[in-house]
Amino acid sequence: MYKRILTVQDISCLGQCSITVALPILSACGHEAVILPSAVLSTHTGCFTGFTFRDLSPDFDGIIKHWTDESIKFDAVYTGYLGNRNQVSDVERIFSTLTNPGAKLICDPAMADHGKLYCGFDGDYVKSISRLCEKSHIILPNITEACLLCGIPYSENITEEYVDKLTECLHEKFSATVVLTGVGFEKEKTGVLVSYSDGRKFHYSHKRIPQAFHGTGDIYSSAFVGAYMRGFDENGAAKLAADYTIKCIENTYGDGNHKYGVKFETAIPDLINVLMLNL
Ligand code: PXL
Repeated sequence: MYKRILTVQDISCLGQCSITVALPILSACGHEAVILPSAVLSTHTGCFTGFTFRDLSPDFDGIIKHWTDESIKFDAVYTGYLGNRNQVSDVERIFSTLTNPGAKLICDPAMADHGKLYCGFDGDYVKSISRLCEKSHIILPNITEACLLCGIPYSENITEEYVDKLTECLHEKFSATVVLTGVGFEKEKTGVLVSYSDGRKFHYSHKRIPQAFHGTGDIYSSAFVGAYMRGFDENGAAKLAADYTIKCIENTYGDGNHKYGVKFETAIPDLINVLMLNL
């Protein structure tokens, strides 16, 4: 039950996203969380200007060599925002050499939202992340990322036909189970669709809070990975992560002083309660 999970994503020193949310959430789920920081930024790139950025790739070889010398093995490798496209090869190397039998590769292709790539990423980055998705067991794109991975134009009009087209394309390209976020077919609703390569689907619809916050995708993916690695199946982990993310947004919505992320810390007791009740 106690798993060692490596997460590869950036340290946004301030911003409540990437490693600063993945670490506490994975720990709250009862796992050993190991980090490989892809880059260090003063803040995330979402609603700040003037942020610093240091790519940590030059440290990767030494870190990987040390872990290899120490015979360290991971039960899962969970990736998010990478410092550059070449880090995909490092993740592939880590997954093929430093994992236990049955380990999972889980990729959040954290590179875009609301129809646009995050600042600093380009088409070549999308191609590399697509290669990582080919190797992954589970991928967690939002609608924008699914469109980029498929080469399908982004639309805000989310219909069942549009989502079917996206998931069909993702399954043609990747063998992974797809956990697609931001899927709602009714006004005031959003949700998550778990789509399996054998055609099974599970849609969890929930209320939509009418404000977009940064970092909620990272919170969602971290809670999904935490629950999944605790033995929840994909549908159960997708629902638990959605409920937790909504609670984090609810605990923040209306606080005009807190705009760059969500107060995910305040809902950690709820996350632990749900985990305890279901295990
Ligand atoms: O939440 C995704 C994310 C992670 N890391 C950095 C980001 C973003 C989104 O903007 O800028 C640095």
